[in-house]
Amino acid sequence: PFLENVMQHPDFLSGNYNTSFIDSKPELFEFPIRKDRGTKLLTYIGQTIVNGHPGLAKTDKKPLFGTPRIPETSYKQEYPNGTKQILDEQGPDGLVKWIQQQKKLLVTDTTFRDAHQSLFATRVRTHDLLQVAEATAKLAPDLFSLEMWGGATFDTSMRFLNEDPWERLRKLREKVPNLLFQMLFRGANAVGYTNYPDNVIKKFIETSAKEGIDVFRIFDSLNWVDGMRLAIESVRESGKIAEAAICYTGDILDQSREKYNLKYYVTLAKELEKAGAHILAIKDMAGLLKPYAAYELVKALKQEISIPIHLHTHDTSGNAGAMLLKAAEAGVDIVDTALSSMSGLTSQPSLNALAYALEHDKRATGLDYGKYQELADYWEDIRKYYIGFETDMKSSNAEVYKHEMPGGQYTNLEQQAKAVGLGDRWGEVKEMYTTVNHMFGDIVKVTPSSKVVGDMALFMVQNNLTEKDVYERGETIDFPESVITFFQGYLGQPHGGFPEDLQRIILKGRDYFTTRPGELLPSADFDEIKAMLKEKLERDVTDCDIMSYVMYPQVFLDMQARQKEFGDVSVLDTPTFFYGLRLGEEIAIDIEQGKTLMVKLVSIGETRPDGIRTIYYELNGQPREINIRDVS
Ligand code: 3PY
Ligand code: ZN
Repeated sequence: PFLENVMQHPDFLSGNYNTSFIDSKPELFEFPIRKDRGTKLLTYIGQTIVNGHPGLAKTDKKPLFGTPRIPETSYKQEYPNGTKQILDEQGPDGLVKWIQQQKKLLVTDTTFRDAHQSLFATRVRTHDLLQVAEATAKLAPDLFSLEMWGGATFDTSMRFLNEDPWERLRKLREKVPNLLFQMLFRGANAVGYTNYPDNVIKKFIETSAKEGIDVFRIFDSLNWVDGMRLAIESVRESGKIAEAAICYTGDILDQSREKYNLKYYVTLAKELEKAGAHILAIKDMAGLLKPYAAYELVKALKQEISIPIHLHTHDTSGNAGAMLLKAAEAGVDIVDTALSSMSGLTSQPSLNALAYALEHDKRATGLDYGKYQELADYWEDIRKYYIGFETDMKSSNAEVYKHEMPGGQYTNLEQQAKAVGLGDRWGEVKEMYTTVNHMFGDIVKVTPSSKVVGDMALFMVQNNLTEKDVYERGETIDFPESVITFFQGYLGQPHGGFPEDLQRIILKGRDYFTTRPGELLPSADFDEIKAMLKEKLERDVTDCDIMSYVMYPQVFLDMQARQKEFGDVSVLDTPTFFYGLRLGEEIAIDIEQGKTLMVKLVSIGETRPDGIRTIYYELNGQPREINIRDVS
């Protein structure tokens, strides 16, 4: 007979046992939880079959995908040492010294974060990352770092993927013990869209460092150094690498645009070095840095500062590969690239192509082409799952030099435009984006300042407003909340200040300030939050939970509720997660080590008058029925 737990065991029932009973039969001490994991997963799959996945067009039939080519690595082979060991053994200063001793161009792989943020709205699931994590660590131990967290991944993993971002970090850290983990940190905006109190910034960095982040790329969305100091200091205190970024906008070679010239960037870089940065990042978030401008910029910075330089760009225009070569020639230390199958367009330029381009050059990367090809092959297969989130963009587009939209925003804003019914006016939205930037006084556009420009552009197109309308009728217009708080100073101060006319029109008498918002915000009371969450969630609450809640209160609570209903859906393969099952299809779900559920979809009932449909499955060979409300 199949024994569920100790309560049904004959020896236990007859009193014929001593304590060795526990040791010899540990499996009998597992008690079923209230609603079993199988039922929860069947509910999730049923829900997806009946109602589709949010954000994806509902299909009648799950598309067919091939088996992804997971690179073979010897799982017995030890992990080769990498940059993580240098940091752990020699500390941040030792790592910086090591970078400076390298003649070769060092390379960061962004496939795990910015590449998919920029190509398909940050939808890559932990499942697909984990499947290739060990292979990445073993095939690519010579990377400088793996950018795999921060930016939009924190928000989207909870909001759209029902995943805890901290779990992603922890699980990847286990599989990748040899590479530096890098995250994108939005300065005083952490991984959110607004300013947070100082104690939140500090605790977020402390917690991320403890959970496995090594390199923090810190930027301020207006290049406001005052907004970055606290984060730089906190990273230094945590013993990790503070990489402070200058966000690049405009064109230093264009003599007619004086606001963001070479002198502006050099001054900024010096300030960041003085503020304690271990590495300087040039963050070219929209891909505006042209090849010859890159040469001038890197050359000047190499003369003026003594910390290493790490260059980040996007290939929207198609010029990014050439740009990296010119930057390498000028002496840049590290560059960001993505595996070829996840590169190009709004993503980073190709790692594989760059390695070939520099072959036999004095800056040759030394990367093993074959191994990186295997990793790229895996992502070529995986990318197919996410096709529903890709833009229509099929080729590079030099128009980016005009609208200056960051790579990570392009796909997102397009989705937003579609969501509010402006899909066929996308061209107008892009043009309005340029207009709004001009109205705002030509600002740096990167999350969250770019979101404010995007919100205003959408708002104006949606309401058929011209620039002139805003100035003439602005007093009677209710502007989006993000635009109002921006003009109040909640994102910090733009270079050259706010345009006063527009500020007056938008604020309509509201207060504004020029000090650091973090100073004005009351500290978060972590004990109080912990107690509140404990009661709400009826479980122990960690520092990670507290941080997720503080960043995205409602998104975090919604995710918790869904996890309660559906269980841990990260165990599902991605096609099943997005599309459910085909009739007759059977899948194996590894819910934990050594524990597998076999799930087969047998049939789908018609919608009843009360809106319910019954889904008929086999779970481990036994018939199971789940009722789902059809809201599609
Ligand atoms: C982010 O903040 O998410 C970005 O990628 C900015 O470029
Ligand atoms: Zn980027």
